[in-house]
Amino acid sequence: MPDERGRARGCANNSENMTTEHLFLRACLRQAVPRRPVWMMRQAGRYLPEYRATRARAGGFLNLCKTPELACEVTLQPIDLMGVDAAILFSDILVIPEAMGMELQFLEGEGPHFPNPIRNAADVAKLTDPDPEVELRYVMDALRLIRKELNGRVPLIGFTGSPWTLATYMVEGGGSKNFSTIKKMIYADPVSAHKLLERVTESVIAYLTAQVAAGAQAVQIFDTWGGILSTLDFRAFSLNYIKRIVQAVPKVGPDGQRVPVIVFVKGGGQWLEDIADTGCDVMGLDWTTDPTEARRRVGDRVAFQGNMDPCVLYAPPEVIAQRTRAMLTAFGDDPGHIANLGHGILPDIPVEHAKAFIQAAQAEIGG
Ligand code: 1CP
Repeated sequence: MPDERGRARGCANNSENMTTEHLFLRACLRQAVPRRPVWMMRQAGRYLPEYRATRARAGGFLNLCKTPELACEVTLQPIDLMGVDAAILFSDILVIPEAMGMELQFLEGEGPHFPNPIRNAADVAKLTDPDPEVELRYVMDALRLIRKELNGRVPLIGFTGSPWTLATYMVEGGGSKNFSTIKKMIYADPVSAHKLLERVTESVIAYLTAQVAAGAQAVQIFDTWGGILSTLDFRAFSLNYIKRIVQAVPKVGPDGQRVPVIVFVKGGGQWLEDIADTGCDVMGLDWTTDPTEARRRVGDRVAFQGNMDPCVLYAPPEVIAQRTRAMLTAFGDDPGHIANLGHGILPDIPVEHAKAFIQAAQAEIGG
């Protein structure tokens, strides 16, 4: 049965003659799979009581990120507890600005905070260029340890924020409702804004290159805030830098396997062709983008990842299963779909509901 479905899904179109057994990596490269892989953005997190217990032991979120043994422990929790088909490094996008010299605080219940945000060219000039094996050594150690502990069970995804998304936090000083401070910078002082994005891009390229060397088998670029820009500004201030990263990241890992690059632009549905043009292997879609329409627009040059509204997980488990099956059907039967949510799982989702999503995605029968 699995073989039949594998054949039914057609064959690879960009495998570059390299094959892997992992469902997730195969789907990223649009190779035939016996069933679709599934994982959840933010799958290691507060909805899991086991995560909350480990974080309490660590004495805070940043300590958890900076202690490789504990970061490894929480990375593995959703593999063991939920049975997802990929692991994602436990860390945060904001460790990059911290490694570039900015003080970073995570205030309990309030999210990230930079007490001294970037506001002008002089602030940009003060940023440093981190060596990932020095300032971000704890991330590389975590990746090496996770690979060892996973022992080939599922592949390991590394990640970064996009330069634009990182810059929003660096300039706003934290989360934001209307992003007026970073928008003021791009319109009133575009030279400094581009200088900042250049510097972050260089750090991100070094960071992802080191992640691949340390064992990340795929990498995801989160552009959580690209969708707040106009088309013109998205291209100039976000897409352009994402493209440079996609082009620069090593395409093959130390084990000789292809390392797929996933680009997720939240709210990016109107720019699907532009995003596919970055040369990424996989595009993450949020729930506002129709899968059939997405495939019609970009053809078969990329795989898709997504895209159920994370709020569907508030519904009863039987509704979650129904909606998951409807999503799989909407993505169709050709290879190149990784089931996921359209954004991160929310902290107050019951564990049983998250399991209903994973199980429905893995129990798929028929196209
Ligand atoms: O209290 C806690 O335990 C902290 C909550 C938390 C967690 C679990 C934060 C703070 N970050 C994380 C982990 C995290 N962050 C992962 C882990 C891997 C996984 O399981 O998926 C990843 C991939 C991220 C990435 C991240 N951090 C993004 C991009 C993806 C997205 O969800 O949009 C963003 C924007 C952040 C910033 C951030 N870190 C934490 C919070 C609460 C936020 C959002 C702040 C805001 O509202 O703007």
